[in-house]
Amino acid sequence: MSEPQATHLKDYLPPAYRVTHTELKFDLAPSATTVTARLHVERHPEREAGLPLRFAGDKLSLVRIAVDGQTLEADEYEVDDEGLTIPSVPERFLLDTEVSIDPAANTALEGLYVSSGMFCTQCEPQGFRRITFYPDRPDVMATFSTTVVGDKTEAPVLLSNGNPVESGELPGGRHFVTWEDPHPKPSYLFALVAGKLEKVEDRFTTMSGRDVTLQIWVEPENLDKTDHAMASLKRAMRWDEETYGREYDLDRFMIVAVNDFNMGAMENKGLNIFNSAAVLTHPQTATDAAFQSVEGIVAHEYFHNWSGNRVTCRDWFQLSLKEGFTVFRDQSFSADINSAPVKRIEDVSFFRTAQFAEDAGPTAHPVRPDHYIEISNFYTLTIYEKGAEIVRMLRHLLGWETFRQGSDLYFARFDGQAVTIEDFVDCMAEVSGLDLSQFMRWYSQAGTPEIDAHGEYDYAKCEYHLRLSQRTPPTPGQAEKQPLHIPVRMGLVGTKSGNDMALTLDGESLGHETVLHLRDTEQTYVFTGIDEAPTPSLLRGFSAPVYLRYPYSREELSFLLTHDADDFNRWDAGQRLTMLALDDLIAAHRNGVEKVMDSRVIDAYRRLLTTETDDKAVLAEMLTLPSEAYIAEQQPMVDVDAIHAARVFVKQSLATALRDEFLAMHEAHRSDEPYAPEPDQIARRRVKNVALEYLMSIEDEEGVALAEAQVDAEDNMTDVRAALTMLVHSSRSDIAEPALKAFGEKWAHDPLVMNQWFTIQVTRPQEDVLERVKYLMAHPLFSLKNPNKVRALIGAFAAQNRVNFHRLDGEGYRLLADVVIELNRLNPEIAARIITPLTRWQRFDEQRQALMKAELERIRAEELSPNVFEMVERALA
Ligand code: 0A1
Ligand code: ZN
Repeated sequence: MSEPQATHLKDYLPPAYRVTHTELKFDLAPSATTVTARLHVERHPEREAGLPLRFAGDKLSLVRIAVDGQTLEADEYEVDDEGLTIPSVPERFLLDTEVSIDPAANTALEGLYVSSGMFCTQCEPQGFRRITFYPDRPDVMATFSTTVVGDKTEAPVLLSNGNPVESGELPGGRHFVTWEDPHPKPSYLFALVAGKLEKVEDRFTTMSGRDVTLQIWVEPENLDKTDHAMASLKRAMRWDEETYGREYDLDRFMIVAVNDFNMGAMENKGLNIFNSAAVLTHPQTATDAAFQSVEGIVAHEYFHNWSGNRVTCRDWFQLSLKEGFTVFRDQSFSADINSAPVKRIEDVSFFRTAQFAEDAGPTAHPVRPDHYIEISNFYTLTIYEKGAEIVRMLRHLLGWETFRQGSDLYFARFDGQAVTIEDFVDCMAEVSGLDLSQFMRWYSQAGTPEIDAHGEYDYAKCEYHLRLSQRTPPTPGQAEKQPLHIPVRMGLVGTKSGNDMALTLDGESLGHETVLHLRDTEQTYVFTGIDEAPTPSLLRGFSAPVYLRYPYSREELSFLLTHDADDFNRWDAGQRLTMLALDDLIAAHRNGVEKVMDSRVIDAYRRLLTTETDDKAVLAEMLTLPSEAYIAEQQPMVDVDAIHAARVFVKQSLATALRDEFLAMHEAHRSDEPYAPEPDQIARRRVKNVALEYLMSIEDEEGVALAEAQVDAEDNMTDVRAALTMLVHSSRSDIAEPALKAFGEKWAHDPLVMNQWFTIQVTRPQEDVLERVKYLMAHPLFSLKNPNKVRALIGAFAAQNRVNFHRLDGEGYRLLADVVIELNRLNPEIAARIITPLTRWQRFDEQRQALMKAELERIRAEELSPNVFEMVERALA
């Protein structure tokens, strides 16, 4: 294999030839599907005449090729590993090709493949080239007409994008359906599904009164698991009309659930394909978290119909144009229909754990990268989540009304086009009059900016001086960084009153809260008329994706925890307070000194547990300790054992000191109501299960009895899973093992539940877990070919079981490397994702670094896919 080459943003050129209309015919058979294509091709008006034609193609056997009806001679074209070249073509012509492909052998799950006996496709970003020869790039947009031919018994249902226009019987027990999609689209939005599927149907009337048929297609045994997705879809459709003025544009909208899928779901025009884990729910089989995630993903894919499909990306460097905006939209939707502060807390905790880690590691890249080897490696937290944070900053800088005008302008101006991030930001600049040129650096600069804040109160002058300085650490390939335009939402909390004080800056009165525009490396803000020493509440709602350092004392944090007007910052104050205690305990553990619990943390928790509050969802978040992964992100060098020990110590100390309070909290939040995935109920269950987790951390007898009873909860996977996890992770194997066995037997027929069964076991902190991981990998229900199972077992072990993955004998690393090597052949995309924990070696002690690097070297010695090659090269660079 020759070394894979990088593609660079600066080399962008429009294609020499484009396709305006695409006619496809699929003659489906698992091992030999024939794809016949008639492409209406023309020279791109911006490119010179006479250029050779080059279309992408991967793993296609060409049977026939003709230009304007004339079959080409062997010397008139050339096919290589990556595509088709025709040296000379007319300005405008019809290209006919017939190729044969092998969907059954497609374990990469890109292009057309077979999943549980069903044909399905995944074309983003570059899967369409595994279906036919094509200019497989997002700036080529064509209308599609697709005929699907299949066996009547094996594939009674034949779906593609758009509207069905014709269907009929064919000889030999076959039939066909022809679909037409009137909206020009890039090839990555093409979809086809065929198999033994059944549907649940509903209707939606759009704001202009058009009637849309909504269908969710699933395997027959899953028909009872579609209600929540359907309800979520209808809410999302209404929300997008009301919030963004966006209406659906076809007569039908279809969702299909498939079992083998590399990601969560895909926004193909009119025919969204979902990983079954991202669409199927039932109270008995799915947790509250799963219900909420389905709601968010259904909305995300639906919102892409405008932010992504109607207006798409010019090239893959612009991926965040559609993903950042769409994540921002789905986050806002979920915030609107659930608890807004909790949604923000959840998103930010995840962001500060996982995206910060990415930004600080060897695979750090800008939200708009300037080069890549394998674009599939760039479906990252940086492109998605940091991209969404950038859009959120724009929304804050402009205010909602103006931001909405910018969004309207963007959709109106670029409808039907493939555009760039500049096009989007320019619309925002145009409607607001703001100069966003410095702001654009957020897209080109990688790394997490750090803000250092210092406050000083001048009694004599009644002034508060706030000094903010910013710095972005170097990242691979970017040694020097420029200052960014950072919105810092803030307030000053009066120490006596506990209320936000009136803010006056440079003689201008700003109300009780303001957004500072930090643009320079260092800026000082002088607030006047401040008649008592305030406690600053900074970066409210996480108004920018940065690290904020301010030397808060524990007293100040306890104060903010009760008084900050911003829910998010109240929660954050609690997290910071706990982090200070954890830092001391981590140091104590490392130095072999006795651990002593900070009584201020216990007092803060006591207050939380005994003060009445309406917002149970926020309470549950406040009671939740930072995760080991989050704590690790805050440490200069990660000591996995010390972090684990310190966190367990805090949990047990709180449980011991506040045992009765936790028990009372648990009791107060039990309920006999039938299960519903409603925000109030979800919050109640969260509080109850968080309380039980504390009790179980000390294996309190009453706690154990409660968990044992809860494992049998009817119609409620949230409670069952929480209790089973606590038991399996405890030392009470006498109760855990029978419960685990009963659960496994009860749910052996349901892959999504069995994936949870795998995860519960491999995240056990006990030392013997590695044997369990190996044993489960040999379980008949496990398969490396199914990405969900890989994530549930290997992914969960490596990411969530930190003490055992990082074992000092290197066995955890070896196991992961073995899996990467095998997946490299089967499914390169998944291999390149699952390797991530190994790429973070710089963060650990020397001994672990050496072990992790040795495994990366061992992987590098293999014959690698471009996906894994790129990850390993970056990790070892
Ligand atoms: N556009 C989808 C994500 C997606 C990307 C690649 C896929 O297969 C390789 C599948 C889905 C989304 O944002 O939901
Ligand atoms: Zn998306």
